[in-house]
Amino acid sequence: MNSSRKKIYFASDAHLGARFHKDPLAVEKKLVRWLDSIKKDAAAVWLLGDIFDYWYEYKYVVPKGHTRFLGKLAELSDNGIEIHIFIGNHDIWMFDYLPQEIGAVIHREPLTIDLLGKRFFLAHGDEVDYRSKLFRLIRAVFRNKFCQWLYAGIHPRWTFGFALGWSLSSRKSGLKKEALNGNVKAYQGEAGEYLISFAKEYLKVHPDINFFVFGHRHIMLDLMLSKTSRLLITGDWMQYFSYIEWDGESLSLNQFEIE
Ligand SMILES: [Mn+2]
Repeated sequence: MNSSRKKIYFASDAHLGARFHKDPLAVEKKLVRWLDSIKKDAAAVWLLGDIFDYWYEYKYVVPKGHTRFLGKLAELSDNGIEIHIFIGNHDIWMFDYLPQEIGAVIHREPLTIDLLGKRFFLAHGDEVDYRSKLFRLIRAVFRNKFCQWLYAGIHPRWTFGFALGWSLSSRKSGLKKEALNGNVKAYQGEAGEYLISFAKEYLKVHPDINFFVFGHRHIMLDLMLSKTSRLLITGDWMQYFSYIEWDGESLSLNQFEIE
C-alpha cells in the first residue's frame, strides 16, 4: 500500500441509470468528481450496493451507459486503489465482468473485516432484513443460479425495459416501495429501524465489532451502540451525495459538494 494513501471510503445507492433521477448524467458526473477527489489518499473504495439501479451482464454483453463512472473506477484500480462492490437489491447480477475489466472485488454476503485496526461489519442492508417474507422470497429467486440462467435466455429488449419500469413503479407505489426497496421512509427512530435492531442483536454475540456500516436505507445515520461500537448508514447519491471516510482514527459521515 502506498503510504500517502491510507484512507478507506464507503458510499452506496447511486442507483445509476434509474428513471427517477431528474438528471442522471449530473449524478454520474458528481460521483466521478467524488472519486477524483479521493484518489489522492484512498487505499480502498467500498461501494455498498445499489450503485446501479439495474445491472445484468450476459456472457458477451453488458448494459449500456455508466461509461464515465466505470472509466474512473478503472483509473483508480489501475493506480492501486482497491475497488470493492457489494451487490445490492437492484444490481444483484454482477458476475465476472467488473472483476475482469476493472479488478473490482464483488461481495455477495455481509462481510466482517479488519480495516486499519478496527473491526467492521459491512453489508448493503437488505441481507439482514428479516421482516418481509415477500422480500425474502424475491431475493432468493433473484439470487438463484438456475433462475439467473433462465433469465439470461430472455432477450434484453424485454428484461431491461421491465426491470427499469419496475424499479420506477416500486419507487412510486407505497406498498411495493416498502416490500422491495425497504428504504424510502424517513428515519424511524432507534426502535423502528431494523438495521439498528439487527446490529444490537449481532453485537451481543459479536462484541468485537467496532463499526457496522450499511447502505440501502437512504438515510444518513451515525449512532453509538456501545462504548466501542457505532452504526453508520451511508445515505445515498440521490439526495444526500454522502460518503463515509475512515483514516484509522476517525470515521466520519460527510456530504460531497454541499452548497
Ligand atoms: Mn438497496
